[in-house]
Amino acid sequence: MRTGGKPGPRGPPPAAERRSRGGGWPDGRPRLDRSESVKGRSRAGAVVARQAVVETAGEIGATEKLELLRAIEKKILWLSAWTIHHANHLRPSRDKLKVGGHQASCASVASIVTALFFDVLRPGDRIAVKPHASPIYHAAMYLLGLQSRERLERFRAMGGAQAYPSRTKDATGVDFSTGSVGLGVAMTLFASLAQDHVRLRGLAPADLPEGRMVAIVGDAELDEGNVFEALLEGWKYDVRNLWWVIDYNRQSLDRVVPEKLFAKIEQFFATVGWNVVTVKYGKKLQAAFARPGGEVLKDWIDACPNDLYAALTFKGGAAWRAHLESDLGRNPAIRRILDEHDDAGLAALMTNLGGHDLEALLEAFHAVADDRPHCFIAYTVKGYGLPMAGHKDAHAALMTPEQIETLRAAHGIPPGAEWEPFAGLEVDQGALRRFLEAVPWARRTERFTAPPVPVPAVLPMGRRTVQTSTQETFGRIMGELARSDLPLAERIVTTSPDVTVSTGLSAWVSRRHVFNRKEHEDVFRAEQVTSPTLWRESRTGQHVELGIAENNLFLNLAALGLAHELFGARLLPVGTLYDPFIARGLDALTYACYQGARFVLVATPSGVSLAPEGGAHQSIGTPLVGMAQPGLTYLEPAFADEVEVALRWAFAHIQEPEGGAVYLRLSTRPIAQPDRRMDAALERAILDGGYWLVPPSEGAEFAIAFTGAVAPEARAALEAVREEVPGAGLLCVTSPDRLFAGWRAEGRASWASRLLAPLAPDAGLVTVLDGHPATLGWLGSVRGQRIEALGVDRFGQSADIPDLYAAMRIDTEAILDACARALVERARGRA
Ligand SMILES: Cc1ncc(C[n+]2csc(CCOP(=O)(O)OP(=O)(O)O)c2C)c(N)n1
Ligand SMILES: [Mg+2]
Repeated sequence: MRTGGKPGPRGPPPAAERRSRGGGWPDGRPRLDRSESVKGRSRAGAVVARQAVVETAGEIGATEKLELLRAIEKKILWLSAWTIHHANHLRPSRDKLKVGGHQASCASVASIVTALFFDVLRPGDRIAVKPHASPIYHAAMYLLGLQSRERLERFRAMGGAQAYPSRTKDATGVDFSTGSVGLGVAMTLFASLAQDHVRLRGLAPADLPEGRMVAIVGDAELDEGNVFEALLEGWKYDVRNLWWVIDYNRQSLDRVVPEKLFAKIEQFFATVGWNVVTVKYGKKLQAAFARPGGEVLKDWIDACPNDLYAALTFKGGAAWRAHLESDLGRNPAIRRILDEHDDAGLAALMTNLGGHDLEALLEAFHAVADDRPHCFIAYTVKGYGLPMAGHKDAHAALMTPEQIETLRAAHGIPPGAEWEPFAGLEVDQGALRRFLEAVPWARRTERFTAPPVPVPAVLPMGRRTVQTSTQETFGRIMGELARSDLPLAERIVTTSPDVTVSTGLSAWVSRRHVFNRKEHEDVFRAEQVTSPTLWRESRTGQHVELGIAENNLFLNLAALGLAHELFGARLLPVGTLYDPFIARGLDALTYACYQGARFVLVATPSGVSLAPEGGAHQSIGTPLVGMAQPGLTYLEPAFADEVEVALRWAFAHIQEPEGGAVYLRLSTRPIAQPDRRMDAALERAILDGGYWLVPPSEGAEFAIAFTGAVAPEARAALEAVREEVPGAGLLCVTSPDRLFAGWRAEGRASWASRLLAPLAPDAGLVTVLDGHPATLGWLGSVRGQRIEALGVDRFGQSADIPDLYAAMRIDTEAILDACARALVERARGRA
């Protein structure tokens, strides 16, 4: 049996227990030795005295810290620009593609990254960084000794630092991957809920500090609806310990965004209970406003449209002067400001926004005294400190070699020292080095491992019936687990977007209760209103109920499914939804798998078999999604005992170091159950992807292969066929995904090839499922046998199963027609 599922996102297995990244410098660490030269300034006097303060007091003074942080801010800005420049201009190109990278988006957050990573974050905190800030994030890691120069040199190349921070592909301790905008932001909210869950249930390691889940957010990310879906859910759960720092540069990819929009967004945050902190102006502008008559300048900037502000920023000091002169030139206060500043000074003053002022940012961050969710709106300039600053096309703009040369000189970096971490910094290297080595967040436990929870030899299944559906069986197993005292049951957390009852979780929820920070009895039960589902909410509840938002389901599964690494507590998340609505949250599902999250997804009902529910609820392509999604193994059991085997395997597989998430596609259609006992061989075959329900005779000229709920039609067709072709076989494909992956990996030696071996080399095969025919169509290639692939490739409608199966050509008659065609073709081939 293949033990692995399908290749997940992860490469080698995770390293040792409690891999702490703090303190040690990995290979290729930045050279931070004292002998390195400091350009441009003597280190005598003040610096020496400052060092003494640091060493004797053990704590660094505020002014000194600010100076070191400013040096770091300058350095990571340079390194991000240089990393991108190097990748685009200095690394040989083999394919002539532009490598890319976002110098302007990085520059926008230089101060925010500096403040958070080097001062504010604490060991329990976790952070998602907006995707296109990847180079500056990597630069920060490099200064902290957590990223190598080699990987920076290979930015966006094989084995190098990733284009967008990746939890699985970067070796630098990314907490949450980002890339598809909006998802990383919302992920922090669900991570915060997951943290609450493990803490309130007493599952977190005692010494683990409670952390804040932080996101550095691009302002255009808030156009993504999933962010607001998450905000609403967070409000319902009274989410805590959550910080979103919005890089409010008022520019997206294409354009400068209208100012009216953000007023609404601000209101929305406040409406859902967030503390909104606006960091609009830096200290220089604040001082200018405080001067007599300074409020005129403030009013002018406040009223300046975003696009004009951006254009003037790009044009520089002379343009600011011309506009201010024409609008306010006769005002004596403004006159004084204009006269006191040269063009460069005026430009610096006019763009002194809060998001580029470390003091203003640190003040805002350190002022937070409670665990309420906080949204910081940090005003910034896209490309700040770089030549494209403010230009509406800054997003993908790359500095020219001449521009980078000018920047290098301005930063005091000698030619050849571009990667040197301290080159050009006017601070004492020893002090900076000690400061970096003491950065609290870098000394955290980056990834925890939690021991796997034992999976019993067989899951309790309760009463068996001759006729049942796979969904009903799933619900019954979950109900029996809820009743048990198995350690496995303790770690299961279910979650569903308002389809808990209709996907079979009633019995589970009635016994294990709904998770909520606030205890709440089931009022209907208290009022003696009968219902099969007891809906009691409690801090130890094991079901997380969500509103109807499939994005939230998948992000919640992503967070719960990483709890062992993020919070040191092993959870076994089981999410349920209707199969067609996988499509609604598909990007978030991909996102969860890309991060290596571990969960069981139970999608039910599926296909046209939910018949009267109609075409809007009938899934067609989801089996192909299941097969095509890395990090997710798709199984579609037909019978009850297969559900038990698949679910039991899933609970083990999501805990294996090389495992992944599992998707069970289930049905509400009750069908007759085979009378059999499960044994090891059958179990192995089910998990490898299929078994002969009716074995073919040696050299048989024909077989039918089916998946899932169409078992009765396939069986009836086979019985009819066997009257003429007595040796024909019936193959039950329990996992097209595992069977296919095995064939791809092992070819002739694969389980698929061995299954089909008894058939004649030119045998005819008919495949059928309630899903897209391509799911099984590949079976004909395994041994070069003829194939007729049946399945659903059109939208359905409300009807009963006989009518729908007939319309979709997956009923017994259609299977028999296909059998006849296959046999005729075979005869023709022989003639
Ligand atoms: C879902 C999704 N759609 C589109 C993109 C392409 N994209 C990348 S960044 C970006 C604009 C981001 O603007 P903003 O969030 O304001 O970031 P800034 O660069 O201004 O910091 C777009 C459209 C994407 N990464 N993800
Ligand atoms: Mg922006």
